[in-house]
Amino acid sequence: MMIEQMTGLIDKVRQSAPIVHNITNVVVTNYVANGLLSLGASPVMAYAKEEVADMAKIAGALVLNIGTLTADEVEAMIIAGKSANENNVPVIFDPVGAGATPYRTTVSQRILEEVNVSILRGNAAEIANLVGENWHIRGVDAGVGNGDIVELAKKAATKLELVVAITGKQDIITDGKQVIIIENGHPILTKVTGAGCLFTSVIAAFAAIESNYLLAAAGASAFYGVTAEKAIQSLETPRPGSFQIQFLDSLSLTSALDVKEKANVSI
Ligand code: ATP
Ligand code: TZP
Ligand code: MG
Ligand code: MG
Repeated sequence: MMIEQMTGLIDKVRQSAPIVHNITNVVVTNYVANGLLSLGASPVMAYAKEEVADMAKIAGALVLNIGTLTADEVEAMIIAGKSANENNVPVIFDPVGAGATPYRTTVSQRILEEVNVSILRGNAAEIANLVGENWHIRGVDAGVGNGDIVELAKKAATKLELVVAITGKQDIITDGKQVIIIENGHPILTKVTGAGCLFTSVIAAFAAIESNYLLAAAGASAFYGVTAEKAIQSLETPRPGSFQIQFLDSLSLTSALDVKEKANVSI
């Protein structure tokens, strides 16, 4: 039942084309906007502290992504996050590079304290560094850790009282009690900058139409992973550049039925 609900969510996203307000990084902005458009959502990027409260309140979901953070942008994120909270708009947070520098860690902690975040999405190192676990991080890419990722995700979800999605070879999604593991996707996703950031914004599109955030994040993960597999199948020789473009196309082509047939979900 839960798997059927998850795999069907993409139809709801396409029917309602939710506005996703992104305060994201300069590396991935265009790719994230195109990815959201392709899958059927309506992206908007707005950063000025004078307008973010108004934009966040008309959105279906708000994404905060600290990939190329500046002090001004952090202030805007807090203002937007508070407005989203007041207007029951879910906030999805991607703590890009948390742990790589003290500033990123401190800012991430501040956002988590001042804003009620619904879903936290990152690689294992980012999430570990936010809950005080020692996990190696290489810039914005996950380093090698030797902890139990399921336990790490549960610990973070319980401590921070939100849904956590740790991505990598497997995506682990949990609210601290229930754990959903999705094993789809392809390693080439790690060779396309913004594949993680776009995934965070895709989760936001799903959270805009599904208020059970565990289900929304798991549905987004299955959809995203199956889409990557479809993109690989349509390329003769998959390379990061051609995959990056094919993946955008595949986001518009992957159906609920594709997800239902190909999702590899353990609950
Ligand atoms: P990193 O910077 O460590 O690459 P990220 O923020 O870019 O992290 P990823 O963990 O790469 O985010 O996740 C982006 C997408 O790629 C997710 O859908 C995830 O499932 C998928 N993915 C990542 N690594 C693999 C892998 N080895 N095999 C299959 N899918 C993967
Ligand atoms: N540097 C700062 S943000 C960024 C880089 C390379 C993009 C990271 O994107 P992702 O989705 O985490 O790979
Ligand atoms: Mg990446
Ligand atoms: Mg990332």
